[in-house]
Order: sequence, then structure tokens, then C-alpha cells
Amino acid sequence: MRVVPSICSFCGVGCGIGLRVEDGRVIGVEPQPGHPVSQGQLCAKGWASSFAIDAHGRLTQPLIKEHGQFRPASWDEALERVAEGLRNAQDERGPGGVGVISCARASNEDNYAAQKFARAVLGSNNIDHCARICHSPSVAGLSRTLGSGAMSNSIADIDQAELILVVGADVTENHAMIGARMLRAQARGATLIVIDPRRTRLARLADIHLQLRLGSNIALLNALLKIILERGWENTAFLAERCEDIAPLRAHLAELSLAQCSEQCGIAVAELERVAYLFSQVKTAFTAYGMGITQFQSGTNNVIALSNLVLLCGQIGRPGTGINPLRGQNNVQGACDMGCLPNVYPGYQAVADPAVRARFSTAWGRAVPEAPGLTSLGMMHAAQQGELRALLIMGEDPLQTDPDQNQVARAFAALDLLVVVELSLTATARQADVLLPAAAFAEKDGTFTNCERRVQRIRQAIAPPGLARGDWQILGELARRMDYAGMAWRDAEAVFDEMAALTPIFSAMNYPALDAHHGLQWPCDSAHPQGSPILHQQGFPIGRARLLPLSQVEVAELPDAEYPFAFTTQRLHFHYGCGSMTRKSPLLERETPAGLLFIHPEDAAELGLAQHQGVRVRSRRGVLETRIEYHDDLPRGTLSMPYHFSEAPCNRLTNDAQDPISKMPELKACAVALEALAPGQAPDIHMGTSEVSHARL
Ligand SMILES: Nc1nc2c(c(=O)[nH]1)N[C@H]1C(S)=C(S)[C@@H](COP(=O)(O)OP(=O)(O)OC[C@H]3O[C@@H](n4cnc5c(=O)[nH]c(N)nc54)[C@H](O)[C@@H]3O)O[C@H]1N2
Ligand SMILES: Nc1nc2c(c(=O)[nH]1)N[C@H]1C(S)=C(S)[C@@H](COP(=O)(O)OP(=O)(O)OC[C@H]3O[C@@H](n4cnc5c(=O)[nH]c(N)nc54)[C@H](O)[C@@H]3O)O[C@H]1N2
Ligand code: SF4
Ligand SMILES: [Mo]
Repeated sequence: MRVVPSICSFCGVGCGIGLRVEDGRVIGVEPQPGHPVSQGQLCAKGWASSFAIDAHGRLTQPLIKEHGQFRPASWDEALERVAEGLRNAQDERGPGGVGVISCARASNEDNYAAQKFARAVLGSNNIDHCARICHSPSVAGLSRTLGSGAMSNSIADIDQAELILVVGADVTENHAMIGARMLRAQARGATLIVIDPRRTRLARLADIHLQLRLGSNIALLNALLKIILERGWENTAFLAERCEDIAPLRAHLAELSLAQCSEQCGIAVAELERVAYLFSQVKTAFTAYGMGITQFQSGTNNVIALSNLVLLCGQIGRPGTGINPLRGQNNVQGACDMGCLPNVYPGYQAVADPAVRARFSTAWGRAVPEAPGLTSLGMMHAAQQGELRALLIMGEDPLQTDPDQNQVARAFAALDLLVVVELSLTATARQADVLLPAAAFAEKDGTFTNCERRVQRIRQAIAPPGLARGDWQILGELARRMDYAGMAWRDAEAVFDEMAALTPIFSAMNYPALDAHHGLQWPCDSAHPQGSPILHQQGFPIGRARLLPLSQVEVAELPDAEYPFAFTTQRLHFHYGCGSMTRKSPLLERETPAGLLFIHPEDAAELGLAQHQGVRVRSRRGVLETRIEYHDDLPRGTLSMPYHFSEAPCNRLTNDAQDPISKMPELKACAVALEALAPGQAPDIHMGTSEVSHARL
């Protein structure tokens, strides 16, 4: 048995794992001793990595759909079919007629290739990925206030914080190793404050839990800001030295009524005062946040409101502090860094900047597009309008994970060509015209970037199953067939070196340097050859930071007589994303609750619903049937569902009302109606699927 060092391919914590390899198979994993992030530990998902990528259940050859059925094809035939379909779409609609959705689970090298393919080969900035529905408001909000949208500090800073503030993140479940670190910090004396409408495990253990009303973040944060300014608790030295004039914010807050903010968020003034005092008076406060801030139509403003709080108290730019968006996917930080976004090249170099375009155009030997591209949801809308004709999806499952499933199905149905590059047959993969088998993380070399900007090496431990190949290799071969020779890299290192040479924040990074450390944190350039664990210590990328006045924005769809329940969506510790990887593990599957709609026991009692009884749930967009499970961590009147289960797809119900700035859909709040099935009646998991299952057959 050999042990090959690698990085966990689930969440953005980026734990170090060792892949135990025997007879060409990964038979298990072990924690990497001495790893700076995971410190010799893993969570249940990390331990289950070998099930997730096992050859059993993987796609092993290219498939072409004919008469509604897949048939095996050679790589030659499949790629020729894709090249022809992409060319036809371009001929018909120009470069705007094609799009690429890349994969935050794949490597930096794969993602660099995806955006280069879109821009240099297809001539389109239609490139995006799941960050759109995850932390795009962080990228948009923090670039406005600070100039950089990534975690300002490192995970290890938790150890130095006197206070830890967690807003809208279920950390023990979703970033388990960070959650554990927060609890250890609390045990040694740090104050832990959680702001979340649900009583999460961390909230139960916290010193203070503010159980705010769903979607009332700005009202709550404004109340804290107002109290701090009125009491003179702000950090005047920091504001004078590091921030732009806060007079507009002060004037705006003076107009607001504290009583009204308190009523809007449902938290008593005395509680708000206590939190305002603690956060502003401790020397070091580490602020972390997640989807409870971003997944709203007010997502960008929610991020800015939190940034206002951190800046007002000067809790940034020092060890143990910072504003820290807990990036979700193992490589979502990397997919953003690599420029898989419609408006930026690698390293957040703006598409709008002619000098940037000129540099990439020269390096790539191709004219590059000037027009900004469409977001992922923008591509879905354009497909429904007949403007986008061909879409290449590299390892995402939008049919299950994007809002408003029926709308996604209609978009797929309208396309001339849907290409999916996947490990296994997901709901989205079933809809493909051409389905290409991808290599998983243990089957390729490359790098992942975790949530604290740490670029770490992954290494090929085994061969891919059957004919599967790495994403950048597939895209390189496709580029060659579309008459572009600039993607025929020798190996993953060559892709990385090309990227680093074009991207200032990575200019001093290379594989040997990454190998010599446990990775390096960007920016890593001649001024910071060892990387940058803490950002903004001397200045902000935009010079002085900005505090911006904001008002509470209500969610798009509030409960009413017809749809009386507030509905939100969440994650479970033992499952991940669309479930296509974690649901292969019998150990993780065993942990799945029998019920998938969580309801407060008193709400259930009022409706006469027994534990695990079948129910029909309906929103303005769709309907499904599932079973209920009592959860008193929810507030009364609010129902919640996880999104990991294709047999109970909560995204048939969710709303795609969008944040005007980042285009984030409101995945955390809509309104639903609930109807009991007869006692003993099993839910019909096909209820409401007709549009989806017939989309492309
Ligand atoms: N086990 C597991 N881990 C994962 C994932 C997974 O699928 N499974 N996915 C990964 C990914 S892609 C991501 S992005 C991260 C996400 O990790 P988190 O950000 O923790 O994600 P969620 O559980 O969706 O939402 C976080 C919290 O927001 C709260 N919330 C809802 N509405 C509000 C509100 O109005 N205000 C506030 N303050 N809070 C609110 C919810 O109750 C929930 O506890 O997890 C990553 N880790
Ligand atoms: N209702 C609701 N919906 C949500 C959310 C929510 O909180 N509520 N959260 C949203 C968030 S934050 C996110 S990030 C999205 C995630 O949504 P998705 O990105 O669609 O989901 P995942 O399950 O993470 O991954 C998709 C696929 O990537 C494939 N994959 C893994 N590695 C590779 C690789 O190396 N190459 C290729 N080609 N494929 C690979 C896996 O097989 C998997 O099927 O879901 C969003 N949807
Ligand atoms: S915390 Fe995240 S990175 Fe670490 S083992 Fe668990 S899923 Fe993997
Ligand atoms: Mo995410």
C-alpha cells in the first residue's frame, strides 16, 4: 500500500489527506499529520472520499444521446460532435450563442483551461460557475468596501481571537474543521456569538445566539452600527487612518429608529447592545459568514452591512480579526481566482480593462472578447429566449442545485447542444446530448485553493476509470479540433506556470514552492514570496476602505394567505452538494434522516402531522412530496429543506429573484404551502417531475 498526499475534495476548508492506494484503487484515506489546516483530523465526508470517487458508478466512456438514449462513442466521435455543435451555435448566434459553466470541484488548472477555452476558442466571456449562487455577493460587496473579496485572515487566526462572530454559517456541519477550531477557541476563553434564524449546533453551544428573523440581516447589523456610534464605541483611530469619511453612514444611521430595527430583526435592544459592546470593545474579533448572508436578493448589501460593522470597530488587518467569507467548495476560491467569472480574467484582472485584454490576447495568440459575458443564471435565461444555443457544463448539477428547477429544465430543453463533463450520471448529466467522462481529483495532478487563499497540490494516485480524462485535457483536445493549438499543455504544471506568468497575485508561485510548504496563500509575488496569511495589514487594495449606508431590504416573497410558511434551504453534515459523491457512501447514507422537510414540532402539531408523515409542498414555481421531520431548531412558521436529495429537490420550490448587483438568487427565502398526505401514504417522489424528466427526451 502507498499513501499519496492530497487535499480533500469536498469543502473549502482544504484538509490534508493521504490517499491509501492498493492495486490501482484508493482503498481509504487518512488525515495528513501536521497539516496546518486540519491538524491531523478529518470530518466524516473526508473519511468517505474513497467511496465518492470509486470506479463503481463512474462514467467510463463518452456517451452520445440518440433518440432519447445514450450510446457509447469514441472520444474522436464525441469531441467532433461537440466541436460541430459549438461551431453551429456560433454561426447562428455569434460568440454570445455559446457558454461554459466550469466546476468549483475541479482543479485550478481545469478552471484556467475552462475560461481560456471560453475566451480564446469560443471568443465569449460567457463563463461562470457555482460561485454565482454561493459567494458572488462577497466578491461584489467586499471589492466595493475593501478591494478584495476573499477571506482577509487565515483559519489559524481563530486561535488568536478574543471573540468569534459567526453570521449565517452552520460551521460545525459545513466547515467542520473550522467549527471544531471555533469550539476549541471558546473552550480556552473566546466569546462565541452566532447570528442565525436556526438554532444550529454552534448556536446551541455559543455564548450568545441572536435568532433573527429570516432575511433581516441588514436591520440587525444597522442596529449594531447605530448603537456603537451613539455610544462612541467605534474605533476612531482606525477610521481616521484607514477609512473614507463615515459621515454619510453616520447621517443615515441617525435617521433610523433603533426600536424599528429591533422589531424588524426580532432581537431585543438589550441583546443588540450586549453584542455591540462586546464586538467593539474586544481587542480581536474574528468574523466569519456564509450563505445566511449571501443567498438573498440583498446579498451584496448584506455583505457590505457586515463589512461596515467590522470596519467601524477596526476588527481587520491584524492577527485574530478579519472578515472571512467561508468559501464553500474545495476549489471555489480557485475557480474565481482563475477567472471563471464573466467579468474578470485570472487574478481578478478586469475584462473591461483594455490593457488586461491586450496582455491575454498577446499571450494566447487570439483576439479576446470585449463584451462582458452572461452569468450562469443569465445563460439559463438566454437559452430560454433562444439566444444561447450551446452550453458546456463541466461538473455542476444545475438541474438540482440552481433555483427554480422547472426553469432550468426549460432552458435545457431550448438548447441545440448540451455537453456535460461529469464523474457520474447526475440529473443534469442525464439531460446531456454529449456526456464526457471526467477524471476525479485522485486521478490527476493539480492544485486546489481553500477558503483562506491557500493553493495546495493534489497528486495523481491512480489512473482514471475506463476512458475518463482530466478536464483540462478534454478542453485542450476540443480546442485543437476547433483550430486552436494554444491549449496543448504537457502537464498540469505547465498549465499552472502559464497562469502564474499572467497573474500578478500568483507570480511567485510554482509547484516546487507549493510542495516545499503546505501550499502558499495569495498574493504570492516578489514582495510576498512566502505568501500572505493576512490581508490589509497596511492598506486596502482600494486605498481607504469604504463604509456605505444601507437600508433593510425584505425578501422577495413573504408568506401570505395562499403560501403561509416561510421556506429556507440548508445543508446537512453528512451530505454534500447535489449528493452525487456523498450518496455513494453507505456510511454517510446511513446518517440520512427519513424526513427531508424540517418543521417545528408545534407547527406540525397544529397541522396534525405525525413524525415522518408524507406531505406535499407547493410554491409559486413547483410542487414536490416528501416526509417531515420535527426540528425545534427552526423558528415557528419557517420550514427548511436540505438540497442534497434528487428525490426531494427543494430547488423545485426556490425563487430565482436576484440580487441586482451580483445576480445571486434568493435561495434562502421564499413562501410555500404545506398539505398533509393521508397517514401512511408514501410520498410520490415523481410528483411534479414531468417538466424535468421530459426536458430533452
Ligand atoms: N456537509 C456539507 N458541507 C458543505 C457543503 C455541503 O453541501 N454539505 N457545501 C459547501 C458549500 S458549496 C458551501 S457554499 C458552504 C456553505 O456553508 P453555510 O454558509 O454554512 O451554508 P448553509 O447551511 O446553506 O447556510 C448557513 C446558515 O445560514 C442560516 N440563515 C438562513 N437565513 C439567514 C438569515 O437571514 N440571516 C442569517 N444570519 N442566517 C441565515 C441558515 O440557518 C444556516 O444555518 O458549505 C460547504 N460545506
Ligand atoms: N436550495 C439551495 N440550492 C443551493 C444552495 C443552497 O444553499 N440552497 N447552495 C448553492 C451553492 S452555495 C453551491 S456551491 C451549489 C453547488 O452546486 P453544484 O456545483 O451543482 O454541486 P456539487 O455537488 O458540489 O458538484 C457538482 C458535480 O461536480 C462533479 N465533480 C467533482 N469533481 C469534478 C471534476 O474534477 N471534474 C468534473 N468535470 N466534475 C467534477 C461531481 O461529480 C458533482 O456531480 O449549489 C447551490 N444550490
Ligand atoms: S472539513 Fe471539509 S475539507 Fe475537511 S475533511 Fe471535512 S469536507 Fe473535507
Ligand atoms: Mo457554495
